[in-house]
Amino acid sequence: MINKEEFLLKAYKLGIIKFGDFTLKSGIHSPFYVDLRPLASSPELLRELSNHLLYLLKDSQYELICGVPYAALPMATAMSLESDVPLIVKRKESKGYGTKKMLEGIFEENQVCVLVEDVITSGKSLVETIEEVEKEALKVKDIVVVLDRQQGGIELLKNRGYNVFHLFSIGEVIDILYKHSLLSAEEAKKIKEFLEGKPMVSIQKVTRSSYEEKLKVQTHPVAQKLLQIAMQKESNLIASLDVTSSAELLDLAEKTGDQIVAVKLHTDIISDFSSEYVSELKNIAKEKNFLLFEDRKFGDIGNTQQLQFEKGIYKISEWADMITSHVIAGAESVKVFGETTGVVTIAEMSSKGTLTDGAYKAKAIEISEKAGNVIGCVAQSKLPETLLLFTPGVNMTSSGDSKGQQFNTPEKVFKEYHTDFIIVGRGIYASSDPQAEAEKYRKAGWESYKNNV
Ligand code: 5BU
Repeated sequence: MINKEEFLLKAYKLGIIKFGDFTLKSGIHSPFYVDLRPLASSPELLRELSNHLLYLLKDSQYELICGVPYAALPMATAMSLESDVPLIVKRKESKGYGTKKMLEGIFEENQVCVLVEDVITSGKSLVETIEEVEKEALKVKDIVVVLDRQQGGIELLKNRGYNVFHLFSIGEVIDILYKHSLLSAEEAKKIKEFLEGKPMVSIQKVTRSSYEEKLKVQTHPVAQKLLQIAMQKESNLIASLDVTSSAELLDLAEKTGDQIVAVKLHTDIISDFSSEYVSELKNIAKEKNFLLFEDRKFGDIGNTQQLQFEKGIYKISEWADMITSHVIAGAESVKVFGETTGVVTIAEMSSKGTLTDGAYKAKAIEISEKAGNVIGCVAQSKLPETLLLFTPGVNMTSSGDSKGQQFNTPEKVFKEYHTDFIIVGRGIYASSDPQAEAEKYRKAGWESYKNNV
């Protein structure tokens, strides 16, 4: 392997970096322009590069390699050939037909994938790629970059918990080229000044509003109550008590009641439902100060939803403080729940292969923001501040189940999604000590919230 400096000098001859006055995509003028694509025209240099990148990853453990399209694809391919680690290919856009897969290749859930990027500026393309790769239940820990333009991208990713290795920074490139008289002192100075005048990307920690601040914005009484309970109990935990007998449920509600802001229910799985059970549950909720959240996920035309909400044996409208509803039937269908029950719409699901993609989520948010009775959404990514974010699929010891569920940690959902409330099911009710476990999740959720506010 030739050394880094020698590699750069050879690569420079291919025209990978040009000096002058360039207008970047962002409209900003830059005194240099970098394009690493010509490297693929030299098999020798591409191989050298791939070995340098692999060397940066010498202490990392990974089972797959993926390049950020398009410039890093040949680099990732060369790394795969040199290391015998399988490659996966990320599409820039879905095919629009057939499987609509965004990742091509053979891989399994939970495999660790290293990402390869040619030039990092803001880190935006990498963030997008990471999202796609993680959506397929792969894990990303390490990222390797050929050139850092020193505009905040690396810090952004490090802030999100990824390890980022880079072969060169632009400052280093300038020094090497100057040392070899490929750049005049004046040019080098101009570029250094340009770099110091940046970073163009703000690397400040992105903060979220506190529950106190949200309380000022949220006008729905149920949203206000929920936020008040959260502050009083220092908890953002909703226990999803998905058990099938009323005795078991009441027992769990009693045991976890002090730790939570709400119990989430699937009343239709209770085999011995009765009105006595409902009144007992209401009593516990009152005594322990938590809300009743029926996860009915209505998904029909307004008229039917109204019947399902008010009639039948469950009479949900009589006791539920909050309910979940899909918005698949359009804005009108959500109105039937009235003004007093807090509606939480499903904008994005946690399960693998869910159909709630970005376009669906955007439409669900639009409907939710306009509806007076919607207090927030269930989602797996950020929401506008006007809506409270409820995130299920939270578990500290498992990454998923065999039926498509995908789990995240409380830390991740507060840091990355700015969630407001975590919903934990099996993590609590399936443990041998649900009370102690609820306290663990309460603490983890509260600390993660505090760290990001
Ligand atoms: P778990 O045991 O923590 O996986 O339970 C999660 C609960 O949240 C369960 O009751 C689901 O029905 C519910 N849920 C979910 O997991 N994912 C979603 O996208 C939605 C609801 Br919407």
